[in-house]
Amino acid sequence: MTMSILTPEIRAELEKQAIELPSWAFGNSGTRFKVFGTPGTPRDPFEKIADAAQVHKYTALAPAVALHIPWDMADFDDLRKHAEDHGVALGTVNSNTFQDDDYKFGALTHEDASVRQKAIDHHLACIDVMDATGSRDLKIWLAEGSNYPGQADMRGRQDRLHESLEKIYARLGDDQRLVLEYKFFEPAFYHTDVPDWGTSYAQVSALGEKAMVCLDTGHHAPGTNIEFIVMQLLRLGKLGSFDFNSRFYADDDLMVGAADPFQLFRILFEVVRGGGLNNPDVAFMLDQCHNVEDKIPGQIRSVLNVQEMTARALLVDKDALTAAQRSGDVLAANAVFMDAFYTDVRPALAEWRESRGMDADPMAAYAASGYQEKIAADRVGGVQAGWGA
Ligand code: AOS
Ligand code: ZN
Ligand code: ZN
Repeated sequence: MTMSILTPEIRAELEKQAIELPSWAFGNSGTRFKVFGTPGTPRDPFEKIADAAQVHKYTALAPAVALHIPWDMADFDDLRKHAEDHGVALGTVNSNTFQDDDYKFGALTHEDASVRQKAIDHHLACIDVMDATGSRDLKIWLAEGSNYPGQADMRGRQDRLHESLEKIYARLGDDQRLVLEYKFFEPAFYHTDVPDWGTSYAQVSALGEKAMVCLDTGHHAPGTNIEFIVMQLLRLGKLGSFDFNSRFYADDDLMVGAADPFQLFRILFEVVRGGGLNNPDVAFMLDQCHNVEDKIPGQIRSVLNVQEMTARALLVDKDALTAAQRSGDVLAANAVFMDAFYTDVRPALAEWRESRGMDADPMAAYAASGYQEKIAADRVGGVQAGWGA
């Protein structure tokens, strides 16, 4: 029986899995060279939510949608109801301090107190949105840094960042959190104010328990052992969320698991090992853009990639692995690890889906549903949502 490789314990974990989708993944996006429009692109946040709900409909994996302010400004009572009507919830609120001329030389770190206050006020407005949407997390990614040695006082900027974050943190409700995302370069190329997990950890630790680190899998230098960082942040109790995607070169924002499935496996193994799977403290999110492929199936493929690698990570024979590790049997330990990675779980997952009354193949079911053709016919003049909106 194919499905039997998924033990009841593994199925129970997989059934609980929830991956938040980014609203901007449904809008048009591209590179600085060209944005290719896609027929049927959402024209407003309501249509983005409707599209995200399709992903959940066929996978049962994506019950929440992350918003971006100001790209998703709306009547949030209406948007919340709309999401509920579509069977999904509104999730993490993402701030934006990277599309305003005032922020040319920084936002939360700026030398000028009035610019810092403007950026702080934007985050307070984001928390107002969270109050209306019922969202728990405020995700902060900062496009701040400098391009040339000597351009900026890096130390002063850390101090100002702390002061600004403190003011934002003070406004959080009891059940709300702040997650601070790090990224080693871009748009600044010499120094970035939150370049790595250590800086994010230092900043959020100085704030308090409701501040955590966000790990975007695309935000590391080539060769970085990301699963080590996952392990360490879980060990420290400070891994607040993931932005999943994959990359070949820089911050490519490609589909998670596409560029390096083995890396995704290694990360999810540490998530399982560290108690981060289906742990409410660790939000799983996608942060992707679909520049040339259709967006809804791109998101379906992505959440399935996460599910498949989670299943493989859960298949690792932990007793055998521990025994091999303890006895110093390097090759046996590696073999246990690789056995799980090389196990094709797709037939078992398809069978399990059918046993739950779902379509065995979510990609095929969506393609056959006619939804893509319908939105292409119905929606004319899609907004460029996402980068550059
Ligand atoms: C930018 O590189 C980051 O990955 C952000 O997490 C994100 O893509 C942006 O904040 C969109 O909301
Ligand atoms: Zn991100
Ligand atoms: Zn990014």
